[in-house]
Amino acid sequence: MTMALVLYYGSGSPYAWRVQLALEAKGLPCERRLLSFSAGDTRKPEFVALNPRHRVPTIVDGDFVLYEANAIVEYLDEAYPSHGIRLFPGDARRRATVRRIVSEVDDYTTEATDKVIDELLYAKPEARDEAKLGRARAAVAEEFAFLARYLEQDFLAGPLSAADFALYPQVAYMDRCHQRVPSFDAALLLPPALAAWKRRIESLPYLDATIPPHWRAA
Ligand SMILES: N[C@@H](CCC(=O)N[C@@H](CS)C(=O)NCC(=O)O)C(=O)O
Repeated sequence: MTMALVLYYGSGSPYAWRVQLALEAKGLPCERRLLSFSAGDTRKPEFVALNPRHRVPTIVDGDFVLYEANAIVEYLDEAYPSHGIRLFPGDARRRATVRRIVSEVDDYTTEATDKVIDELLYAKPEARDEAKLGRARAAVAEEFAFLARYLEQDFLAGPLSAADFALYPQVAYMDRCHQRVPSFDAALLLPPALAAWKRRIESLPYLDATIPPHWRAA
């Protein structure tokens, strides 16, 4: 039954990455279809027919199509409660805390990391504004320090949850910036507690399988 799941994803999409992590943590068999942004795959009629907003991630589960990463992660947890871990574990308050942290990552962390990514990965090197980059970098450091305060236990909301899977791609993106622009020292952005959390996430047996394919080659 679960083999009917199909995931459309794009290499390096932090939103798709959340869903990949969720699928792995739940041990759900899934057919993965990699779309190429540069080839315009998300705008092709057959994909727009599934997701009129032409974005990844999008899943198909039998005759049900769903897009928007957070909705997908919640759906997988509710539709397949006995598979793998609960992505929203615990009681109503714990689950609310998971959702709160996911919202924080969407609204605050992503705003900060996007500015660094824009300067380092998308602006032409000759057009790079070092002062702007410095401010963006400081905002990410401040945000990571803020989130590190949540780490009283191993993971952001206590046990491993959807909150960790929302944040990890943003943290990994800073490493990608370092890979592309070695002078950008991503490791220095992480307070010790968040660095230890990152190592815990990276030691999950399935993490490696979710790393964006084009990041390996570069
Ligand atoms: N709010 C969406 C964001 C998804 C998103 O922005 N996806 C981008 C890649 S990171 C995309 O598919 N862009 C292709 C396009 O817009 O055609 C979600 O949470 O799923």
